[in-house]
Amino acid sequence: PEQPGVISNHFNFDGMADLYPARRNEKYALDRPLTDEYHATHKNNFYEFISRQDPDIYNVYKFVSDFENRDWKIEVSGLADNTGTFYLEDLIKKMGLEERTYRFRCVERWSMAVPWTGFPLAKLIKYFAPKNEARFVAMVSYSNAEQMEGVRNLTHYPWPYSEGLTMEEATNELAFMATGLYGKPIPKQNGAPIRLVVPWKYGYKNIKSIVKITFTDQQPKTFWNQVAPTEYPFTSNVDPSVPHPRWSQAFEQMIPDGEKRPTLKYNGYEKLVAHLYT
Ligand code: MTE
Ligand code: W
Repeated sequence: PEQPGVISNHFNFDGMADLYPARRNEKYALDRPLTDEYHATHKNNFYEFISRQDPDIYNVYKFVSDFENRDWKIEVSGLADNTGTFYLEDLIKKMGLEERTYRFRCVERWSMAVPWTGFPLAKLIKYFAPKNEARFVAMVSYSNAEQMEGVRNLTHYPWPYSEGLTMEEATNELAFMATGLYGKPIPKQNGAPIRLVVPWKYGYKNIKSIVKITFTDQQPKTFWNQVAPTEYPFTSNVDPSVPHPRWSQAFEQMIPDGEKRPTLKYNGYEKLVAHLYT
């Protein structure tokens, strides 16, 4: 049945491959080489897929085969005028796709530089027409114990994975919704079929496989903050001068070789985001 906000012309995800590769937006060119595709797609953090069969939590690429992500829908709710359930395929056709190369920095210090394909989160937010009272955007990941061994086994975690941004952060030009990687639809282990990319923040803010978006006037709860509040604050901007309680953040280590580089404030994006925090 039709709900308000549902777009009826719905494409199968398989047809979306024709949209890749998308034109690269050179505004976000990097001063370092891209990480090779193999390593960016074979060393991942995705707790939903952690398996008892492999002690290396970064080897989740081996355990995503049951993940069903065709005909993906996103439920949009809260303080906005255009809420409802939207097929991702329809949103992609509406938003259009571009490629951007971004740095990426995990709180555990590994870093990479990759070409994402997607569209600005600001554009998507505009489409949902948030009300003036909306101060935060909350996002929730897909969570399915049948398809995801981590959800099945790690029952002490506060599933589903959740994250959030302030409206100012979410509408900053850098905040990006990625549906592709290396000029192809995004692999499951990297957050198919749609994930957030906020490159000035630590990796865990970059929530994968999004199924819900809510506009709210309350700061949303987030997954890692609920697990360890003193280690994973809501804002979590990359900052060499603020150590994690258990390790320094003064340097990063590029995958795959672990080559050390000094951490840059806001992960090198100071010019574009520093004004959000003054
Ligand atoms: N999103 C979900 N749903 N589940 C997760 O475990 N891990 C986060 C983030 N998004 C995670 C997630 C962390 S800690 C990092 S570093 C990045 O995803 C890793 O993204 P990548 O695997 O594409 O490099
Ligand atoms: W991480």
